[in-house]
Order: sequence, then C-alpha cells, then structure tokens
Amino acid sequence: MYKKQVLVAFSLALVFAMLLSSCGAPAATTVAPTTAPATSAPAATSAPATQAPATSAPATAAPTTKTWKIGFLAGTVDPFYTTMQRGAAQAAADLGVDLITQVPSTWNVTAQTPMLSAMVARGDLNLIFLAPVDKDAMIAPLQAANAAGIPIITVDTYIGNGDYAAGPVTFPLSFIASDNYLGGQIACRALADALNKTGKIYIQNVTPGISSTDAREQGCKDVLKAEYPNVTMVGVDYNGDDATKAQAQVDAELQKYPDLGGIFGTNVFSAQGAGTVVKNKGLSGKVKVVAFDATKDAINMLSDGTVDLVIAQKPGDMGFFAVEMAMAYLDGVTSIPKHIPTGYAVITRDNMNDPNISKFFYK
Ligand code: T6T
Repeated sequence: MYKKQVLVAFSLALVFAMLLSSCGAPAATTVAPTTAPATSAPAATSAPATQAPATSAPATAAPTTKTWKIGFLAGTVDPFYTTMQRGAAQAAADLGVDLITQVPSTWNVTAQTPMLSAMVARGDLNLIFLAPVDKDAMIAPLQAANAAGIPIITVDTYIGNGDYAAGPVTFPLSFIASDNYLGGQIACRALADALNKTGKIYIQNVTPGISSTDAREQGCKDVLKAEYPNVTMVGVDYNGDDATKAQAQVDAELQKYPDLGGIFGTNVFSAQGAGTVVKNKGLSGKVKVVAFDATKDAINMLSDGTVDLVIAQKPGDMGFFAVEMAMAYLDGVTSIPKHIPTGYAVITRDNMNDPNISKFFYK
C-alpha cells in the first residue's frame, strides 16, 4: 500500500514535470525535491517507512482502520479555486482520502483566519493545505495550527518568502504553485510587444502582501525596466479583489492617460475589471489587455478581441498534487519536495481552440 502510494505520487510528479515542457508552457523552474530539514516537518524523521506518521503528526489512528482526512482552505470564491478544488477532489477520490473544503467569501486575513481556526478546532483533520491570503499576517495563525499538530502545505501563495527549506519560515511541508514572477514577466513582455515596444502600461492588482500577485507585479515591472526603455509603467492600482472597484480604477486611469496603451490584469477580478471597461468604452484592440487566469470571462474577451493574451495557471494540478503530497506525508514519506512548481499555458486567439490548450480553461 505504502509503496503504491509513493510510486503514484512521485511518478505523477515526474509525468507532470514532463507535461510542463510539452504543452507550450514557458519553462518553469523545476526545483528538485529537497529533504525537509528535521526541525521543519512535524513528523518524526526516524519513523520507519512502513509505519504511520509518528508523534507530532496528527493524533489520529493509522490508515489501516481510518481514512486520512485532509482540509483545503481556499483564498476566496473564484473559478481559480473551484478548479483547484476539482483537482484535489479527483486525487482524493483516486486515493481514498476524505477532503473537507472551506472557502472564505472574501479575500482577506480576517475572513481566512477564523476559518483556519475552525478547521483546527474540529480535531479530525490530519493535514491542511491552503492558499494563505497574506504572506506575513498568516504566519502566526498557521504556526498555531502547526503547533496544534496539523501539518501544513501551501498552494498558490506562500508565507514568509516561500523558501520553506532555508527561508525565515520552514514549518510548511511544501509550496505548490505557479512561478508568479515569471508569469508577470510573460504578461508584460507580451503587452510591451503588442505596443510595438513603445507606450504606457498600467497594472491592475489585488492587494499588497499577497505573494502571488506581488510577484506578478514585480515580474512585470522588472521586465519593462530591463527590456523596454520606451515603455513607461504609469502606475498600479489595488482593487482588493473586487471587479467593480477594478472597473472604477481603470476608468479613472483611462481618463488620466487617454493614450494608455496596455493594462496588465494580475488575477481574475483585476483582469475582468480591466477588460470590461476597455470593452464598454469601445477601446477593444486599441488598449491592449493581458489577463492572468483563464476564466470563461477572460476567454470570451480573448475571443472578442478585448484581451490579447490569457495566462492560464494550473490550479487543478496544484490541488491534485497537494492531496498526493499530503497522503504521502501522512503515510510516512520523509522527502516531500519543499517546492513543486506548476506551469502555465499561454493562450492566444491563435491557439485557443487547440484542445491541448483549451483543456487549461478554468472550470
Ligand atoms: O490568480 C489567482 C491566484 O493565483 C491568486 O493568488 C489570487 O487570485 C486568483 O485566485 C484569481 O482570482
């Protein structure tokens, strides 16, 4: 049983790494599995491979009589996490794991923290994986959960600096996510090229402190600075993950800069807000938009010419791997990779009907 699970987990990781390079995704940095520092993983490293996790792993019985119960705490209600949940549910069904999902209605620490506490308080979860909504503010609540005996994996976003092997925060078992800095570079390179390397670009972002969207913003800014001397980054607005607020901000920006050439929408609601205003003002094609996240809405706007590029993450894979790594860990595997990078599919009007690309649309 143990051998089969380990084999499944790591062969899938290998297959997925190969898939990344074959689906047109830009090369993602593949980080080789690292052995967890003895102090960072809650399970005793000396546990024989055939035994259930020892002492500091959850105080529940070994899986001979009990099914592992894994908690998933999303960032908020959006198609990205719905797709992630689908991937996680698939792995849970394949592996016979119980999956308990909680989704905060808004993206913020005050919504996510009590949900995390409630998941810990139920007392029956063997591990929790989640997308922490703030890289600093979620450290303490997660540390408390871990101290209560719950192993933690983060998906999509990280706490600390995301380096769980050697960074300031090492207790999470793994960080499973896109390379968001790379994503920001891809987005703004495409935007600047669409402007023939000259003009003004603006970023519509969520809230400072979110590891994913902060890195996308930074990747965008750095690539413009390094490679496009004639492109000016005129500003960044933060919409708090609210498409209506994003629309108002984009509207104001277009009034301020009537010659604005391009907008980078760094996530679902930022891109949705940007695309909606550009379309409603009849500026489709004139003001270029690059959208992060392959929602139905983003794909429709790609189709009608409002959006020029959609960057699809692979949330389903993140959820799937999180459950697999959770199970491997709970079954006593001691070399869970501290970082599992997933990749992107870069979607254009030219490739959007290719089934190898459309399979990455969020569902
Ligand atoms: O872009 C995703 C996710 O990667 C990010 O961390 C937060 O926003 C989304 O959930 C999309 O809304």
